[in-house]
Amino acid sequence: MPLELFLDLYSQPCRSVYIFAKINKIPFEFRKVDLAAGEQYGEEFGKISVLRKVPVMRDGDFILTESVAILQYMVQMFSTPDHWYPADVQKQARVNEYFSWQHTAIRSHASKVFWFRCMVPILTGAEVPKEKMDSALEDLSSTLNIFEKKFLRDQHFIIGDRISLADLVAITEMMQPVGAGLDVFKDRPRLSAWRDRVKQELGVAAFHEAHEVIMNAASLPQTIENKGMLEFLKPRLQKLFN
Ligand SMILES: N[C@@H](CCC(=O)N[C@@H](CS)C(=O)NCC(=O)O)C(=O)O
Repeated sequence: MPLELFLDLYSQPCRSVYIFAKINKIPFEFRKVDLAAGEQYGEEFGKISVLRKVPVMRDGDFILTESVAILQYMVQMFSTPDHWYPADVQKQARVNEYFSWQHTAIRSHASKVFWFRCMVPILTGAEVPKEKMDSALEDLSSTLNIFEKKFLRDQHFIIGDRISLADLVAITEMMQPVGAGLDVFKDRPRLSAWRDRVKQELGVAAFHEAHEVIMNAASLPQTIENKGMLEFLKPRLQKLFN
């Protein structure tokens, strides 16, 4: 039985896991968990994960949550090329350093901008107040500055000359606001050049296939409404404004 990956490609960490498995030719079965239909809250998915979030991996009886843990599991279980998560202690520590930083930095700020631009206006019937939007954009911009200055510097990839899991996780997070129509790479030549290198390394076709759904994110609110999930999701948005 191959790995089972429970995913929805609207989700950034799901795309990391999906792209990694695909390009490393790791056999897996794609188990779609439709977030827009609230399947993560259903009884079936509850048996898989009490966290009720994707991605989740199942390997026989072994169930694993958290994208970073899943990526590291695949690296070890399938002996993927060293550059993804180098055995070299210091290079591996650089990947870990990025993982630890990004959750409350790029991930947090890029997701917020995605929700503010794409979801909130349609789900609440009102634009996000200008000062809140400006503040979210400023946070994202500062975080991207830090990414360029501290993590990328003048290197080809985050840990040096070769692509690693850190680049994969970073690019999928940065593509979230792009899906909501904000080109975060605009006027950032160093970041754009890095994105192009990452795309080349992942394979342009694989990159686009994984991002097709998010690049059509404008239709997401309508999809949620069609699936009758609008009322269900509204209270959750409140959290974003606090
Ligand atoms: N730290 C987790 C984050 C997982 C996560 O937040 N997944 C989101 C999608 S990006 C989710 O499943 N959300 C469903 C919900 O909150 O209802 C990871 O990296 O895997």
